[in-house]
Formats: sequence, structure tokens, C-alpha cells
Amino acid sequence: MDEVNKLLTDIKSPDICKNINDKELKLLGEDIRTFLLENVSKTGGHLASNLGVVELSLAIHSIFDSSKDRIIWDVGHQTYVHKILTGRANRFESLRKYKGLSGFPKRSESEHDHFDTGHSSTSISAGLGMAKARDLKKENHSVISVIGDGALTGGMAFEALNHAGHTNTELIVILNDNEMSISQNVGALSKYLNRLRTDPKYFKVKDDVEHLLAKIPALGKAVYKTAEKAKDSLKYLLVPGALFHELGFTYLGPVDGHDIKELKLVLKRAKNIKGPTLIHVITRKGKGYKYAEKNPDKFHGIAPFDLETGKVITTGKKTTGYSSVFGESIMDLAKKDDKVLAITAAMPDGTGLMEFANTYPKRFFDVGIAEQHAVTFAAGLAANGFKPYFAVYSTFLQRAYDQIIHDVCLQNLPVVFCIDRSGLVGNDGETHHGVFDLSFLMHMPNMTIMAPKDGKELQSMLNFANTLDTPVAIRYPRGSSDDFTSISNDYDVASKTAEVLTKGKDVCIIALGKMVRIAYEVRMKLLDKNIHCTIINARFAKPVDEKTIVSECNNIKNIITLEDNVIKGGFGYEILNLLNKYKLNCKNVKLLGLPDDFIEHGNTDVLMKAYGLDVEGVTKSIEEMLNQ
Ligand SMILES: Cc1ncc(C[n+]2csc(CCOP(=O)(O)OP(=O)(O)O)c2C)c(N)n1
Repeated sequence: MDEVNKLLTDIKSPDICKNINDKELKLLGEDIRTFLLENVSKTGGHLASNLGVVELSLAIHSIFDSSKDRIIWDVGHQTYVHKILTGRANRFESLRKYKGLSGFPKRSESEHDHFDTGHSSTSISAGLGMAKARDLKKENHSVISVIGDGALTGGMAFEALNHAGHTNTELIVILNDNEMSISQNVGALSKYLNRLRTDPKYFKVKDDVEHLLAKIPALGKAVYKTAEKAKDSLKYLLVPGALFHELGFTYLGPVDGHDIKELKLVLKRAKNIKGPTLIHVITRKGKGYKYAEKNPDKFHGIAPFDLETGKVITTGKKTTGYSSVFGESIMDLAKKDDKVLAITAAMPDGTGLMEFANTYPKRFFDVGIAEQHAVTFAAGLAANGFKPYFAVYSTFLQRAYDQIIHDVCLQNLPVVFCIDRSGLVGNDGETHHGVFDLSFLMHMPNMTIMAPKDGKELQSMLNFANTLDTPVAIRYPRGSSDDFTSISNDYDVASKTAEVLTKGKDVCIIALGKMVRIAYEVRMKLLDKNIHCTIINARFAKPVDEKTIVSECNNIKNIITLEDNVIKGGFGYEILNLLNKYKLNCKNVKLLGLPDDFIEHGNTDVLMKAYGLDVEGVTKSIEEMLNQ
């Protein structure tokens, strides 16, 4: 391993790929796999997707020059090989850690990263923009968008194909088809790609037809034309990639994505084609590591694991995560109410919906990476009498802002948004933190927004949501669910009230969701210093329980709000408005949450500390406030 490390950390530029032959490239690929396995088994990260693109990345860097050609990696979770080849192998120990190497492409990290990604299906749009800019500036370089078959299910990718196909702009789209999204890919397009990939009929019939036509003597113009026409129509029916042809792309493929020689040939060819080109590359997710090949979904994004056994290294006692609580709760609801349906946008496992999917296949919908569609689809189901629960990560719901307003809230439809991974999510960084949802949902008329203090309260909220006939959003964080049952017995969310957890005269902390635990621990620290806190578990961000909050804050001079959302437009703003509305006579009001900035990657606890939202940070803020 030391030798491999030395070899790879010595790489300063991707030119190495141009200076060695195919055999040596293959050996380099093997070293890269060893390096990836060694490193990602220690740091955790997106392993399977990277193992799948080793040869593709080597071939791209052999044919193109990333110091001038633009390469856009869709989602960007598969750029580890690209990072190694562009001189960043020596930073892999810090992968996804605070101040360390990002797990995604970042323009600020390297001149070889041409576009920041993290959310899916953006690469063709961005690539087309860059290609158009190139043409306007009369520059001469290639633009290559590398998109997975999963990412191709996103609406933006279709919009971009539609645009690119009629522009005749030189743009190379590499479709990295491994049949997998995080889980098995879904949808009609996925089936189509599967046919291209696997059905020998396509190749055979195409060859037969062309062979046959070649043999027909040209007996005159008419016959020739007919023959050409026949060939054409058959081509469109039978030639692989007819769909892409119809959209205006030259289709090349399918190509074996692990054969460097073949890949280089096809890339070279694409470089010289006028107009948009799509290269269909077939890869195996997890290639070269048996556990990842067998379970590519488990190794899509994985925590540190044991290389020998492929098992995740567990630390501490096993706890139930919020996603599992959601999964179990929705199972209970579905049992009682046959109108309950569940929707995911390509994240059945991450959102805790696997059991539901297996138990109620007809009531479960994986729509692909298509959050916008998921929301309007849910609106349609709700408009026709059902109760859809859309389980989605906070960051990806950003995509569907207009659909929530226009298709759900405007018609006051009973769609339940189960917003997982709200707040800071950790190592995936700025593209993935769920810190905007409160701000973009608060101003939507008809929306009820809740956040539970613990797992049991999440269950109560889901049950309560089922009784409402209006849009509901419930946000909960990544990771283990809290348990307040030894402290609180108030789980009555149907009363639409906040919960007063403790009473104290000096400070009132109004906390939402996960921050209730922090507030509670801060209180213990302050008690030691003879400072007494009232703690309100707000439960409802919208509508806030005005009565409880006003009556508790009425006689307290120092008020602090706590949320793991950006402060702007968030929960604290709502409370500030409330205090103003009732002209409460408090001395200090402090809003604690995340700043008006993008939050980098790093362990969640480290980030909470860095932004003053851990117990120490909040305690300090309160002490400063009291000393003012
Ligand atoms: C808008 C959005 N929704 C969901 C995700 C979560 N996500 C990350 S990678 C991925 C699957 C991507 O599949 P594919 O493009 O085929 O790449 P592969 O990992 O298979 O190489 C998903 C759903 C995301 N990044 N962006």
C-alpha cells in the first residue's frame, strides 16, 4: 500500500494519463482501486460509484485536457478518481472531514473542477451553458457532462437534452449506466437503457438489415431511395439509441466502461463529432470489490468499514434513527388507513421506506430522482382522495419549491412532507445540509410545520398529520432519535400547543426539534451558575403556539430562540414577530441558528460547535446576553 500511496500522491497532473499506454493505464486503475478501498474504508464516503468509474475517469483524462476542456460530473459523488488524477491523492485522509477534501467537485478546490455539484441532474444544463459560452467567446475546447442513469431520471436532465438536441452545439454527454441509482434504478427510461444494454436482438437485427440492404443492387433511384428509407425507418426502430437520435444527439455505444482501449476510441471519435453526442457507457457499480459489487446500494455512501468483511465498523450502542421511527410509524398508519400512500424520489432506503415498499408495493411509489414530479404527483393523489406521505431529504425538497406552493398549498391539499435530514447533515457539506426548509416553507399559506423533540413525538406528529386535511411538513434530523420519555410525558401534539419543559425566571429558551435537547442540557449547565431557564419545546414552527409562548415570555427579560436552520426567514424570525406583535417587554432577544452563509462539510458535532450551536456555544451566548 505504501508504494501505491507514493505512486498516487506523486501524481500532480492528469497528463500522466496521456503519457502512459493502455496497459499501464489499466495497472494505474488497479492501484487507484486499492487506494480507494484503503482510504474510504477508513474515512467513509461514496465508494461504489467511484469504483465503477475508474477506467472511465482514466479514459476521459487520457483524451481530454481538464486544464482547458470542461468536465462536469453529475451529482459529483463519483469524482474521487478525478481528484486523485488531478493531484489531490495526498489529501484523501481528510476526505469529507472539517476543513478537509470535499467529497464533491468544488471550483474553489481545484482548477480541474469546473462546476460544483451535489444535487442530481444538473450536468447537461451546466454543460450546455458552458458550451454556448465557449461558442459565443469563439473559444475552442470540449465540454463533457458525465451523468449516471439514476441522475438521468431527473427532470432537469430531460429539459437539458431537449434544449441541447436542437442547438447543434458541440457537447459530449457521457451516460454512465450501471443500472443503479442508490437503489435499483426505476422508470421507463431505465427499462429502455436496459434493452439497449442487454438485448442482442437489437444488434443482430440491425446488422441483418444493414447487411441485407447492402446486398440489394441499386436498380434505379426509386429502389435505392426506398431501400434507404427502409433502412432509416428500421434504424430508428432498431438501432440502439434511437431515442437519443430523435432528440438530436449522435448516439455512440453501448461501450464497455471498464475497457480503457474501447473507451479511448469512442471518446476520441466523439471529440470530432459536430453537434451534441451521447456516449452510452456500461459500468458496474462497486467494480473490483466483491462486497460492493454484490450490494452496491449499501456501498453507495458508506461509513468506515472493515475491508476484509465489508462490515461497517460500529461504535457505541445501536440506536434507532429518525428515519426508522418514520418507517415504523408509517407502517402503523398504513395498517389502519388504506388511504395512506408513500412516495420517495429514489431514496427508499435512506428515508426508511423499505418495509413499506415490500409490504404495500401498490401503495408505494419510487418516482426516480424527481422531487418536483413527486410533489405534484402527490398533489394529484391527494386531490383524488388519498393521503400521500412524501419522504424526502430536506436539501432535495428545495427543488420543489414551486410545486409545494402551486400544486399543494394553493389547493390546500393534504400532502404530508416528511422532511428527513433537516439541519446539518455533516460530511456531504454545503450541497446537502438541510438548513433552508423552515425558511422556504414558513411563508407558504395553508402549511403546518412541525419538528419533534424525539422519536416518540415524531410518531405523534405523523399520526396527527393523518387527521388533518391540509398540507403538513414535519422536519427531523439525520441520525439517532432522541428520547425524552424520562423527562416529559407531554406528547399531545393534536392540541397544537408548544410544550413547556421547564420553568425558570431568568431566561426563556424557545427551541425547535433537535435543538430542544441542546436547550435542556444548557439549562443544566446554567443551573450550576444559579441561572434559571424556562424551556419551551415549540413543536409547531407554523402556526406557532402564540398563547403558550406569549404567556411564558411575558415576565422574562431574556429570550433566546434555537433552531438548526438559517436564521434568515426561520423559526426565530417568527418568534421575533410574535414578541413584537404582543409588545412584550423583554430586554434581550437573541436568535441562534445558522448564519447567512453556506456551511462547509465536516462531522455534525464539529459543525454545531463551530457555529456556536452546541451546549457550550449556546451557554456562552446566554451568558453574554445576561452580562449585557
Ligand atoms: C436532487 C437529488 N435527489 C437525490 C439525490 C441523492 N442521490 C445521490 S446519488 C443518487 C443516485 C445517482 O445515481 P446515478 O446517477 O446512476 O449514479 P451512480 O451512483 O449509480 O453512479 C441519488 C438519488 C441527489 N444527489 N440529488
